[in-house]
Amino acid sequence: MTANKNMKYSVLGLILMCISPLLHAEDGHSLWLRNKGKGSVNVVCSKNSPTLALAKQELREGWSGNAGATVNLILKTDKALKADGFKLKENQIQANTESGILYGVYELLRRQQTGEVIKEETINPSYERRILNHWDNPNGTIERGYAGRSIFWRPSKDSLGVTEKDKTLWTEYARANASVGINGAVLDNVNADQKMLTAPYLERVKGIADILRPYGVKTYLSVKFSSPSMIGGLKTSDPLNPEVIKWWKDKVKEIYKIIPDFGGFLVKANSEGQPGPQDYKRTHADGANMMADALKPYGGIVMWRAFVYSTSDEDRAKQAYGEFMPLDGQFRDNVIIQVKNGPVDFQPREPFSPLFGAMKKTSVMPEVQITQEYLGHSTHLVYLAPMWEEFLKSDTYQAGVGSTVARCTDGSVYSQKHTAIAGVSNIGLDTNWCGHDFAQSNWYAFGRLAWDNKLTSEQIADEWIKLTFRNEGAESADWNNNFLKPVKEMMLLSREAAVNYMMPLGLHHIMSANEHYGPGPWWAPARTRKDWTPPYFHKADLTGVGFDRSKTGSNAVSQYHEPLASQLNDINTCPAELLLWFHHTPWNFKLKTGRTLWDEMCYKYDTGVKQVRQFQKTWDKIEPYVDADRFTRIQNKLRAQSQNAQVWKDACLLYFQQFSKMPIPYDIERPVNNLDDLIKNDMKRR
Ligand code: GCV
Repeated sequence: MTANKNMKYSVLGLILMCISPLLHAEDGHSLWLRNKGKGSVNVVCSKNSPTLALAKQELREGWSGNAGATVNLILKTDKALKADGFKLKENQIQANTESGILYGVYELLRRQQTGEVIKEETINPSYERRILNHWDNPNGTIERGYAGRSIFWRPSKDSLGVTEKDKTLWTEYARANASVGINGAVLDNVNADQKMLTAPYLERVKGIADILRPYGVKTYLSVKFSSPSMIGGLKTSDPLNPEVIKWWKDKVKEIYKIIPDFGGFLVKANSEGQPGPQDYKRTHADGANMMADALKPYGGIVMWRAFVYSTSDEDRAKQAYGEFMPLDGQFRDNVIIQVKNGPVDFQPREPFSPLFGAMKKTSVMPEVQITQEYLGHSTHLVYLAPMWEEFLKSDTYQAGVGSTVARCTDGSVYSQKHTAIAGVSNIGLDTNWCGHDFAQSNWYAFGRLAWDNKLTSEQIADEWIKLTFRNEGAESADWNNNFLKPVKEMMLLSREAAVNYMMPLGLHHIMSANEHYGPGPWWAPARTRKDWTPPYFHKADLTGVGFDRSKTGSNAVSQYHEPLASQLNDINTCPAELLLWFHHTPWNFKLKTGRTLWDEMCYKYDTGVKQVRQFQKTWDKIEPYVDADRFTRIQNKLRAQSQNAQVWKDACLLYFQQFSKMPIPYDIERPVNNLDDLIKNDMKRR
């Protein structure tokens, strides 16, 4: 039942309210693919194959155009089309490849269902490879997973055999991916287990690959660099050792024998305790190239991660650039350096990593995080597309004005043999796949942005809401005004709201340790590495707060290209949203809003809390338009998010107030929690 009994409904709303119990319960499992077609269609295609059969089936089941229309599916070589691209017309889809036909079908159906125009268009994907990274462990747990256990792996006591249930789930998974253009999946955690390369596990990988293949989704594996010595019986895993080289060649051959379209390897090396080439005094290039050579004959690639930071005193945000820039130009053309969007670690807001655009002679791919490790897990409603849009549109200036991250990675600015983008998956065994019904929008948005990195987060939200919530027969003006509009507004505001109540003004990494959920700006045990503790990042003291990365500080600004470097370096021109990322700022520093830093911080936290309270009102008001199951699930999550936002605000303001020694502006709601209690509760959880 609604929380607000006094709310006023429009007449239409009231009618809908009466019929809302008739809206059938939805468990969220069908994702954005819940719509059935409304008419018959005649599909003409001169060829047949498993992929084309799926394309035809999707058209027949989802067709919402003119009843009885004929649609031609034409496979024909056309130089204007990339591998997965297609030419779209109302009654025709033409492509070079079968997967292109399938993507064309999904595009056509989506446009029919959302009411978008279908005109003659040539549509190519921005990136050649659009890949989900699953941080799934072979025992079925998921690192940073908040939606149940792995859809691919089970506890070790269970058999690795593929069941009918597995096949059904993987088919649904593959279909969802294909429908938004995702064409690759790394099946296991980057903190890789050597077991994954043993025969029984590879057999299961084959089982998965066989199901994903018709949907155009390739399988990839994260591999442990020390596999030759851990499972191969060798004394070393030195990448220049001939036996090691042979071991990888043989292993790759074994994989391709059973999975002929295998995509390649993802490697986390010499990072957070993982083994790597530096253990043998070799470089990242030595390690990546050795694997790339083994994969080359089969068309496989190596995605080598740049998420590295050592125990040195160097600013953690500078280290990846420091390690990888000297290697620019030394990598094989089937190696892609996979770089997280920001220089630290998927924080609610970071500047883009300075490696984007800077590595001019090496292929570079972005890695974003769909799972909400630092953004409220599967409890908070945070639509991430605005964050990714901000990132992709950031101008690196590396090849002149307009060399955005998107253009520097999709082949527009630099010629790259391969282009790719990765998203760390938020998918698990939960019925609704992602834990939070709105977290499905992030899976959807990743796919759509990987397909077209120029899309706006607003357009993606619009599509997703229509596909996920609109029911047949919904009167459009009423539904648009009373559901689509407010829900879209809520989604578009949600990322900034999370920044406001968690880490505004460039604050970062001030969350509670390990689980990365609640606030923990105080956490700094003596024996923990400093660059894992919040005080290392916020550096609050009596003079101010923030990390000095200006020229007089760590000089991280120098890793950016001009004019950005100078803009960030100057406290007066650095954008307010990144101020404390780049500057240790006095508490009484005046911002462009006319407020002191301290007051601005208070208002930001308070605004964040108010925004979530507003989301609750928005959601309660749309009750007549959504089935009771989804309504209640989301209502409950929003309640928890509101409570959490209040805790974030109270914890951070009361903690930082110990340094600012200034009052919380009196027109702001007072804290309702005590700092000591919050700290005690936080410590109890460890
Ligand atoms: C998979 C952060 C996360 C780790 C993750 C790591 C990475 O440190 O907290 O869970 O490990 O990033 O991206 O490799």
